[in-house]
Amino acid sequence: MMAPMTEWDVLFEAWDRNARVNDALLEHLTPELMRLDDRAGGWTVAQHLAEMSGFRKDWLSEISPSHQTGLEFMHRALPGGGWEAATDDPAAFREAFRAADAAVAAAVRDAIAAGGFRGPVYARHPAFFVHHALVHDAHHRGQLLMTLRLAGRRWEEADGPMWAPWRE
Ligand code: NI
Repeated sequence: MMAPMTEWDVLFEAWDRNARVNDALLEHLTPELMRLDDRAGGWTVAQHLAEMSGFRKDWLSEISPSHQTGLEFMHRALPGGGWEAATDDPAAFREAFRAADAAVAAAVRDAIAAGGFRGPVYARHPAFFVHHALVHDAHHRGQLLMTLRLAGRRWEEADGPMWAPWRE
């Protein structure tokens, strides 16, 4: 039976489902898998996850700075240029995503109540920040799963329930 939901309930539940997908993925990654790259000069699995996490803090810094306070970047600059993931510990990433996802939801809820974010980004509606983050996460999840495959590691649907949350 369909429960009554507002459009905001639907939006934030979709965001929560995405968090469950990321969490399920991280639950099945190991430090060894996190360090794999595509052997073609591309990012490691951990770098893709650091980029996904950093996306939240970066955009919050721009559109709703008070909500990025306390969030940690999961990457760091290298002395000779370039950057690396700050850790290969999946549990640390799970914690970072929990905090950042909550901050995004709070920022969007506040912006909806306040009539928008500051500045020109997502000026049409604060909900588009959630849509952007959903698409961006999926873009990088696809790449990091391909990275595992290119490094000779199989990844089956059963290794992480990546789709089940979307079918509820
Ligand atoms: Ni990106």
